[in-house]
Amino acid sequence: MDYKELDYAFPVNQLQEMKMAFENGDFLQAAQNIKKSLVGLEHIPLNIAVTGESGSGKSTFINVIRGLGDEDEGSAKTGVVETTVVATRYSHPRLRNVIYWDLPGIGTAHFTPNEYLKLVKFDEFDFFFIIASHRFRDCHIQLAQAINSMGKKFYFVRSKIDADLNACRRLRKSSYNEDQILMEIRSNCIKGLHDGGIMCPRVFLLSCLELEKYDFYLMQKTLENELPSHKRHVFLLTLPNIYFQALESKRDVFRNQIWKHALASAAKALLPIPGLSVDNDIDLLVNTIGEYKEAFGLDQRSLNCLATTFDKDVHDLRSVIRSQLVLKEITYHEVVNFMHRRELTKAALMVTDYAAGAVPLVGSVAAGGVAFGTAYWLLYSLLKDIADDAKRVLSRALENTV
Ligand SMILES: Nc1nc2c(ncn2[C@@H]2O[C@H](COP(=O)(O)OP(=O)(O)OP(=O)(O)O)[C@@H](O)[C@H]2O)c(=O)[nH]1
Ligand SMILES: [Mg+2]
Repeated sequence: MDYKELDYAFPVNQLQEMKMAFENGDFLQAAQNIKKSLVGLEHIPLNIAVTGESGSGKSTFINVIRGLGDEDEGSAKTGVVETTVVATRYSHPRLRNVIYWDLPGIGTAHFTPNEYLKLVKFDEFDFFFIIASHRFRDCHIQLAQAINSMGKKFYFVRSKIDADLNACRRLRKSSYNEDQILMEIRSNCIKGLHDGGIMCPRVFLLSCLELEKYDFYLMQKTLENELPSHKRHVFLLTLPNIYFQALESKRDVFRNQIWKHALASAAKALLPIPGLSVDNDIDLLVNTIGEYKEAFGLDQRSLNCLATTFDKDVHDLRSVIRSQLVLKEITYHEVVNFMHRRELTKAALMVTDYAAGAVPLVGSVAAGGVAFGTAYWLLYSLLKDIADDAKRVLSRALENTV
């Protein structure tokens, strides 16, 4: 490790945030305040409404975007006949406060568009996905206008793109041109929304059967840019790990939080407990590492799901994982062993030194400073290992897929 890496490990904006945390000039107070304020991202509420015509694929979308298959526990019921007739909430499997609302299909015998708009409480949602699986229709514009008039954002998802392309492939054998077809579908949706008075509509072409193709990444990026920052972070962490870029965005979200976890964990060093060989609050570190592992899809449930999605053997995916802490269950003892094995001391001192350069108070209490540096370096290096493992697993999952 050198100072160049430290520049990367410790982003400037985070050093500034840390400076503010130390405003009252007391290490223990700062650490305890941060610990109290460390509401995990899992507590930030995000209510996402998914609406559209009956049968357009709303429930399927809610499943795949949460990284679930149709048959997984907690998945929304899907089907070839009308299945969703009341608004149903589906929590994200890890971040329970992120809720996808599966709204009943519009334009069915059960609901006219007007009744429908009264029925679902539009203002309770952070934003909307309107799902459409066919040509642009009047009901889409009615929905879009209603959402717009309430000052809410919507993202228009043109679903089942795989089915459109398959049909064209069969019917237009010699003139088949995928880019052309995608462009036509996109233009049709954008024009429909424009004609209905929606400026700059956000339109994404998706297939829930092949989420990694078409516009899923574009959709992620758009939401990343448009959501308020705290909601953006939690949204990013809910996404399935089917893109390398998604993994990097997640790593950045966590990296920006490391100093808070490290500071909170260092508080114990100032309240020494006799007989404890490591001064940090290990439980806090254990939880944080567990959170990383799940967010990067390296827990058993996520690995099984990835294997099913890409039709791969889960043992084969697991075989490319290198980090021992990922392969084993994360326990108190494993983390303590890891801290000893990695000879964290030198790195920890460098981190303490570096942080103290910007926020002198970090270095003013020796025990707290070193505990901070140790936790920081532990989380930073583990996050790096876990993100690299996740990339290796994804590469393996994507091998031989077109
Ligand atoms: N080919 C293809 N089929 C899809 C896709 N998304 C959904 N389907 C299928 O479309 C059918 C309807 O999907 P659902 O998710 O149940 O649709 P819904 O909008 O929730 O339907 P209601 O609850 O009845 O309003 C199911 O058979 C799905 O498997 C997709 O991207 N591609
Ligand atoms: Mg449904």
